[in-house]
Amino acid sequence: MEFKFKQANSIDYKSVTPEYLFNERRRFLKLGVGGIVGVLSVDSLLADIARELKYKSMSKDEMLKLNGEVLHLTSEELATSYNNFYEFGYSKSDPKKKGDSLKVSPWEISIEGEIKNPMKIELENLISKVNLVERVYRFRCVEAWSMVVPWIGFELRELIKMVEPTKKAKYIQFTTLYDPEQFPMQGGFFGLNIGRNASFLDFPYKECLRLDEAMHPLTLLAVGMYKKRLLPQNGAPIRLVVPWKYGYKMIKSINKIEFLEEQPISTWEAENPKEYGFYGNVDPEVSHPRWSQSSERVIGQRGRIPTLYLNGYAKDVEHLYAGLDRTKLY
Ligand SMILES: Nc1nc2c(c(=O)[nH]1)N[C@H]1C(S)=C(S)[C@@H](COP(=O)(O)O)O[C@H]1N2
Ligand SMILES: [Mo]
Repeated sequence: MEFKFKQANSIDYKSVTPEYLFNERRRFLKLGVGGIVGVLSVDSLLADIARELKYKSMSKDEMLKLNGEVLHLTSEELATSYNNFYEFGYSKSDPKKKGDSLKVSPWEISIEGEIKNPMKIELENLISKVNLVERVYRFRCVEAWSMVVPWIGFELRELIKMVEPTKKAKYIQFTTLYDPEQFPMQGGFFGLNIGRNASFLDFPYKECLRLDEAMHPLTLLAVGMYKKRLLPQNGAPIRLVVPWKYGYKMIKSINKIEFLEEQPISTWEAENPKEYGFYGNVDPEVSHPRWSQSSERVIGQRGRIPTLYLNGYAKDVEHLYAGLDRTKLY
């Protein structure tokens, strides 16, 4: 199914960041200078604008380059047939084979917790309230393979502003739909849910970001890729995309978003805290206990390439982790 954009068919690789963000920031800045003393300094606002301008002005060619390196899009065929989605099975080919059981429409998302405007909202209604953008991002799985994907989605911070977090909100947790009729593995093997003892994941799958990570303009809720709606195997109808983190953070088929005061324990962290942490930041210098993370296999290509700190997005996001121990950010 072709994606219907608000801007009809006009979306192309140039529309990396919507104009309104830039204008909105500029208005905010004027107010600040005009005498309203905000929490943020003018300097930090200016730095934000500079960062946003960079995204805004990227042309198609620039967008496919990261730190001077040209990114080659992974073929749509590979990105939609080599997947991790344990609700459908543990093999890379299961999600595509078994994905038909997922009913993606209608799809209601519950947004709750430490916010002023809790809501249950139908996905199409939510999409009509946000600005869809296309972003080409590197994608790095903790298993040391990677790809490059053109996502369609909206900045998570648009949704965050809509629901108005309270002062208590420090984390934002996402939950995948729980329905064993649609996700066969949620019922366990042969309908026998023997839980974590048999090294099942403890479904429903949950993931979490710190609120400032969630507010970063690179963080998306994706509803499409390759200019089409997401297919079940890629996390239809809506999934998280955080390009500087390992793939396991990018939770699929989300139907609950909760704002929390305390840091919760996510699914993989609960499954094996020695191997998966809360942050899941890509770091070539911090090894997985069972393998090195210093290089990666680009799916569809031969050989390996070096892995980059924060997956190549360090300039944009390393300020979020100033003063924190890198070995604890795995
Ligand atoms: N609900 C859910 N989300 C999930 C997973 C999963 O098993 N269940 N796997 C994660 C992992 S480990 C990866 S690498 C990516 C894979 O995304 P892709 O299949 O679109 O490449 O999804 C992530 N999101
Ligand atoms: Mo992964």
